[in-house]
Amino acid sequence: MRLPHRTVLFGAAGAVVLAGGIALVACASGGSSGSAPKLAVVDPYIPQPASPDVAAGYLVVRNDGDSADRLVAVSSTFAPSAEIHESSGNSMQQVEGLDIPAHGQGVLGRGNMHLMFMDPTRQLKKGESVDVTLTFAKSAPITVHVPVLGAADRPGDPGVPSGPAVTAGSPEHTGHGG
Ligand SMILES: [Cu+2]
Repeated sequence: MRLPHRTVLFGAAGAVVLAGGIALVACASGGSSGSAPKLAVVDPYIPQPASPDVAAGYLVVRNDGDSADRLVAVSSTFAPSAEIHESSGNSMQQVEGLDIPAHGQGVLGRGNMHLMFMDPTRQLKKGESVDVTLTFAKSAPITVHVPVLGAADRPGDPGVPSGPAVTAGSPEHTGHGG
């Protein structure tokens, strides 16, 4: 009787490492160059949705920097996908991004461009807040706590809280002023 016999062959040649010849140019790491966008998200809010199928979101992205940026993607903790939409008349369509000019701002507001959260996993209620992450062409992503307001409310309305501006890279927990 013969036992099965397995033979393992090891390749004799090791990997050949080529050293040199390839130069990777790293990004300059000299810190802020003065030409970078400086973004802050102002007054984000979501009106309590009337429909379980979608939720709209509004905010302003302010840019105090010397170069433009662009909002290119949105995600949230309560919906599997989100889009940037532009309203025109009674319809709306998806757009690829929102320009944020240098020393200017990009506005997502009622009747205008807005965020649209598709197929929320639950229906949001006035008084809660949800995390929304904004992704930009140049700047690091910014996550904001977005309050859900009454269906017709806007930040700054009487009795409606106006959230603090959230700046890229700054801690979000600034305390509540009472
Ligand atoms: Cu929409």
